This record gives sequence, C-alpha cells and structure tokens, in this order.
Amino acid sequence: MAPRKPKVIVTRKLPDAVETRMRELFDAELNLDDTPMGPEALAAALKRADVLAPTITDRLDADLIAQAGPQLKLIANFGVGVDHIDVAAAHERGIFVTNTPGVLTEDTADLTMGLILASARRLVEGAGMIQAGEFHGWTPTWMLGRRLRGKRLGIIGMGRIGQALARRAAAFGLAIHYHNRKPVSPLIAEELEATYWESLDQMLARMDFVSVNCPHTPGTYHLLSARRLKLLQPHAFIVNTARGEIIDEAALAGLLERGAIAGAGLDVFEHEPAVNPKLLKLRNVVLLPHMSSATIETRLDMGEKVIINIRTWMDGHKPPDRVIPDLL
Ligand code: 8YV
Repeated sequence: MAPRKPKVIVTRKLPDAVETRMRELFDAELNLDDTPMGPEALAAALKRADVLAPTITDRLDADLIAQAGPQLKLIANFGVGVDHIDVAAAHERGIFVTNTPGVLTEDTADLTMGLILASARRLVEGAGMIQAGEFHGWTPTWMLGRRLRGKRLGIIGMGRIGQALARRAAAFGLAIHYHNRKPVSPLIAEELEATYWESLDQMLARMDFVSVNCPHTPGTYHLLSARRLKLLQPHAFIVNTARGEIIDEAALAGLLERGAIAGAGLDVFEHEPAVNPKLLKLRNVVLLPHMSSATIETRLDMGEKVIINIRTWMDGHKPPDRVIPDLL
C-alpha cells in the first residue's frame, strides 16, 4: 500500500502549476477562490493539517499556533519574510518553519532599482501627466528630476537582496554604502566597492538615496524612527521593498508632506493593505502594492521551494529552508 500522503493546507491561491504538482504529491487542500483565511479558519486548518503552506496574509501568532493539533509538523511559508509567523512558538511545539530564500532576490532587486529610478526621475508623475492631458510640449525646466550617477546609495541590510541591488546600482554609477549587523566578506566588499557604516545614523545623514532591504524583526521595527528619518538630507530619496514596519510611516509621510526629503518609493506599508492617507495625496512618492516579487517566474520558483521543503520533510529529512528562531 502506498504510504499516506500528508495533508497540506494551502491558505491562498498559488500558480496553477504549483497547485497541480501539490495535488500530485500531497493530500493538498487548495484555496481556489483565494479568499484570505481569518483566524478561525486558520485555527481549524492548524488542527487538521500535517503541513500548513501560508503566505504573508496569514498572521500565525503564538495564540493561534498553540491551537495546532499534534499532527502539525511543518509550516512551509510561501515567501521569504516570516514576520507574520511566531517562529519561536512553532519551534517550542516541534513545528518546523521554512521559507523561500534566494528565488525572489533578483526580481526584488530589479523592482527596488525601478523605484530608485522612478522616484528620482519622476516616472509615475510624468506618465500620469500624459494621461491627464497635461503635456503641452517640451520646456527646458519642466519635470526635472535628479541624476543617479555620482550619488551615494545607502543600503540598510546587505543580505542577498541588498547585494543584488548594490550590483545594479553600481552599474548606474551610484556609490555603494551600507549598514548591516556586520560587514560583508572582504571579497564582496571589494567587488561592490562598498563602504560599511556601523552607525546607521551617520550613514543616513550622508546619503542621496537610502534603500531598506533588511528583514522585519523585533529589532528592526521602526528602525527608521521619526528621529532617524530627520537625519536624512533634504534632497534624499528613500525606497522600501522590505517591510513597512521598518519605517515609521506616519513620520515619513509628515517629512514628505513638508518637503523635508525629496521623495520616496514604497512597495510595502506599515498596515497593509492600508496606506497612510497622507501618502496617497503626495506627488513626490511612488507607491506600489507589495509587488516586488510579483513575476510569474519568481512565484513558480517560490512554489517549487515550498514543495521541496515539504517533500524533504516527508522523506524524513530536515527541510532545506528551515528558519531558526535564534538567527532571526
Ligand atoms: C512575497 C515578500 O510575495 O517573500 C516575501 O517576504 O514580501 C513577498 O514578496 C510574499 O511574502 C508572499 O507571502
């Protein structure tokens, strides 16, 4: 008799090819109409599933995880960020948590570079003017933005995505600076000609562009606090493709409203899907709906990673992309 397939509950609609493969390999319960699961539906799923495959829209806090049945052994997240999961609580109950690192690095770095360009060169504003019939002919002083070449980019968080951004930014002539818990290896620092700042405050005060590329953890919540945001120069632009919670969004909106910094490109928000109403009224912002990993290729690769993690666990091995609480 074939061994029992594990019950895998998938909380959101995933790409068809991923879902089909999951049905072949697992006793997979899919969410074909993509309705987000609330806490009650999630609790019920945790009671029945061997494996839960959630996404960022599922808040799996300690209270919810405490309701998991003894059969639940793996939370295989579709996404790299795990700030919506209480990983320590899962670990205490002997539940592995895995994520999907690596496969969304390049697309996220592309979109971050896109936000830097879009903010400095006013791409969205310009496109909006054409559509609003406000283009009445070229003028020497209209729609002026800021040049990238020769400026300084400060990257907060020099992991995979930070480094992929640095490579792109260097090609645009930006000088690479970064703040990280520790410096990158001398080899990478040399390749990127990157300058390390142990002090985030000191780096912020000197940059023309700042990009947030670190994970959201208790230690990085409001890392860019009202006090730190005030250190930015008036001509500085800030972009965020990591997590909204890393920036004090209300303080940022206030600075942008007063013109105390030049602009911002935001793909993530502190209270998603809500966006601070002040931001929605501003012209000096480019706002995107959390889409930095939204390519067909990345979403397929993310699904593949989820499958590999589940399959490895099924085969009695430790899943490759385990998130270890102490390393967060
Ligand atoms: C994902 C992300 O698409 O992977 C992440 O951490 O922020 C996104 O790009 C999302 O998390 C899917 O759960």
